[in-house]
Amino acid sequence: MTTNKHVLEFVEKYTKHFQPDNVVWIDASEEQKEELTNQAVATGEVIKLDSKLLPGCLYHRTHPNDVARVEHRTFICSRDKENCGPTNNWMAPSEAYKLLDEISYGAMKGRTMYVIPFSMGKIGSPFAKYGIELTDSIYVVLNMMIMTRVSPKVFDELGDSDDFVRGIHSKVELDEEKRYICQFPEDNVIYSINSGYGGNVLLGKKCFALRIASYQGWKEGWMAEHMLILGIEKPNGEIRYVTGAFPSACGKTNLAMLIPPKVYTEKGYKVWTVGDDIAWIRKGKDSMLYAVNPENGFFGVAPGTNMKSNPNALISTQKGTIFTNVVLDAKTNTVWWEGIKEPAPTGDKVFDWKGNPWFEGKTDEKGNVIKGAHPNSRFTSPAINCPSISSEFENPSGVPISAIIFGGRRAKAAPLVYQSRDWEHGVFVGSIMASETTAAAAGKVGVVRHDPMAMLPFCGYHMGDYFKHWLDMGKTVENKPLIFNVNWFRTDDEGNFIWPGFGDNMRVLDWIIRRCEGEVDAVETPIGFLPKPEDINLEGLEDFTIDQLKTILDVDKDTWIKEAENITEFYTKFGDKLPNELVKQLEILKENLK
Ligand code: GTP
Ligand code: SPV
Ligand code: MN
Repeated sequence: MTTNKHVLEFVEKYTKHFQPDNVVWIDASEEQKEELTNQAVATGEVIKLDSKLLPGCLYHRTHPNDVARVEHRTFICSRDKENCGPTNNWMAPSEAYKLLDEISYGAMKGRTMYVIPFSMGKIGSPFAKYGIELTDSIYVVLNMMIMTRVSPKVFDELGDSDDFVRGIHSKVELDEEKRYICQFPEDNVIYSINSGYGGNVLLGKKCFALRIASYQGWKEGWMAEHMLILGIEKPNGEIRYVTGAFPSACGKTNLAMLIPPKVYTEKGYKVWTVGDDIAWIRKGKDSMLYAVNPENGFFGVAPGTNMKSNPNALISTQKGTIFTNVVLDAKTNTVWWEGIKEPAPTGDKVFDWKGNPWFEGKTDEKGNVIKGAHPNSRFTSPAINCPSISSEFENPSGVPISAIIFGGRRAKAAPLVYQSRDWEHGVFVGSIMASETTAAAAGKVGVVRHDPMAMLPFCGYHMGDYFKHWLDMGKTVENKPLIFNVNWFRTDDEGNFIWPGFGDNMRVLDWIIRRCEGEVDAVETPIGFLPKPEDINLEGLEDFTIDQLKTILDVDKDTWIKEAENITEFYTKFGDKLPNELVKQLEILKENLK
């Protein structure tokens, strides 16, 4: 398939190492896809779903010990420990290679090794970066075919070049004690073993497009961010693009595919989806920052997705989709999950994500309700399935960014929306993001932690240098995006979400766009500019009053004084790598709160 000697050497080296029975080069042809699918069906690795109701769709379960990213087993193996920084786990490259090689030696005996040539970004476009993933999992191959651009054309573009990311994956024994996700930024290498779960093994996604790419961007003068990208079309046909960084399972897919409420659609507003998870950002024409989505599909959270909360996502899953860890109705060969707002399937052929017989309301010995779908169960859908996919999705130059939104899951503290005073303050706002942990990563859920720019688990170098890089990128363009912070997750005393969220988040986007266009005033507060309550359009919202809105636009001084103390403590981690601009911004915040 290629004569590139670097590629051939790489494949040969790991063929010797893993000792597979066969090596199969992936060309992503329909015939090959069909053959691999049939093989995986034969071994039970995937189940074909109903060809009329869910054409081309497959069902898969991962090992119960392997259902989310594993941050405590994820390492940045930079040559110098200092470059890994205080927020990542570090292992010396020589030590890491030795360990990984030992654990995975001969792991593919009796298996096939697949060689996947893939591109992040449109093949041949200036943003594109290429990779080759080796894997012993057909599930990974089929997912990569949806999530990235898998094609032998990658080899044509590569020519004789050594400039590709080497992704090495083996399930080995799925032993969680020997699970490692290692990035070697200086070597362009990712080595992932003992997992079969999405973010750990679809190496184009978090490992490459964020951890390795953030490092590349730092060196090359661009940015790789954990961001959705959307376009808001106004009644006059003009489209404004916005990116949004929210931590895992905090609403990127939902916002990216938003359908505006009737009061907006009637006037002619539309929202277009460019990306739902990752944005690569560069300086472009008109001295603006431009973003592309390097992915080709969506790896979205299933629970909670329904025809009301996110119809575009649900429609995207109706063909050519792989469902992982949801409920299977083996009688109808269809799937179900909590919050889909359809009655749960019944009968003796209904199985939960672990493969056990299941019915809604089933409890364990302690009386706890057993969920049918894992909270981090996911769908892998082609981007082209999405009814709201933007015409600019494949634009090789990307889309110009008018605004950047940061956001987290905060029961208290952060108001519904506020705007930073300028770029420097905006970088500060991103750097102080904190959010409750979710099921997207192994570990406790609901614990507030600092997650700067939603990149805590994904930054491939020292976070202090990363902050500096953000500050520098702002200086490269005159027409900088305005920076905002949102929080859809404020709760009342009973723990219910106050803001209706989902489609109604359009009302906040509307204010953001009007701020970009200088059409609306704001109120200055210690933390930044807040909307005047009457400037958030509540028309057509039932059961939500302006008084409720006021409660979530509130900036409580005592809460923020505590917040400032926490930020001070968090910042000490970065030592002298913390840019002075951010130290200054923290002082201003404290001063404002006096
Ligand atoms: P990753 O794919 O892990 O990066 O997640 P994501 O940021 O794309 O999050 P996603 O849009 O999948 O949403 C995650 C969860 O948040 C789902 O359970 C949603 O139902 C819920 N959610 C999303 N938007 C809103 C909102 O506006 N309000 C409320 N209350 N919940 C929301
Ligand atoms: C996330 O956790 O932010 C995801 C899912 O988007 S994963 O691909 O597993 O990282
Ligand atoms: Mn994500």
